[in-house]
Amino acid sequence: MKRFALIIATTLLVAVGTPLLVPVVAAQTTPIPTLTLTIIGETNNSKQVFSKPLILLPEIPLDLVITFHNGDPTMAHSFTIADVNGTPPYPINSQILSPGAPNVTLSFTVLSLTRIAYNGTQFTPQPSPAGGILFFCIPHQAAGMVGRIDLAGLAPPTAEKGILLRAYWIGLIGIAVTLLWVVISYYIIKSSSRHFKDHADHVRRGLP
Ligand SMILES: [Cu+2]
Repeated sequence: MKRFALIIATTLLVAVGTPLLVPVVAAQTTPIPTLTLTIIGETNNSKQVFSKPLILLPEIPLDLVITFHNGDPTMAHSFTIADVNGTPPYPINSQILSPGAPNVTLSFTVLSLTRIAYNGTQFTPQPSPAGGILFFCIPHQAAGMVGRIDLAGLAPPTAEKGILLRAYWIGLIGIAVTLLWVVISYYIIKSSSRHFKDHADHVRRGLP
């Protein structure tokens, strides 16, 4: 009986444990893609704005290469991302560019919407009230010169994938429950039988 229980326990462990190990190994191999874009600080209808106030990422993690250009004839602008405290020194900052100043290119990795890797360190960016990561212009943040970085297609996984995954777990649980019932049935049948109650039943009594 001990060996029988051992075999069942081992089978269950292998069946449940093996699929858990496989995706962990597979997920690490893909390289991080890069998104390159140019953002211009400008004045539109006497309002200071970013040319692209919403950066939608196709996926994360993602390497983001942003070239910031001040296209304003008179105003100074910056492209800035604060950490979660919202106070200087700002971890990602083009500095305030005067009109005609050279472009500044900032390259960082969005690990998640709450984690950015930049210059060999990581920080938690200040969130945007509208969702995602806030970026802003230092002189004109109060005037509404803000933008945000968010994830495109935040819709839940496709129905097909969800059903497949659910079926997978239902299958595994079904196998486990079946095995459990085999064990329970074994004891029920064994206890209801008048045979093999004690060792005397096994003693060979000789030929008739
Ligand atoms: Cu500005």
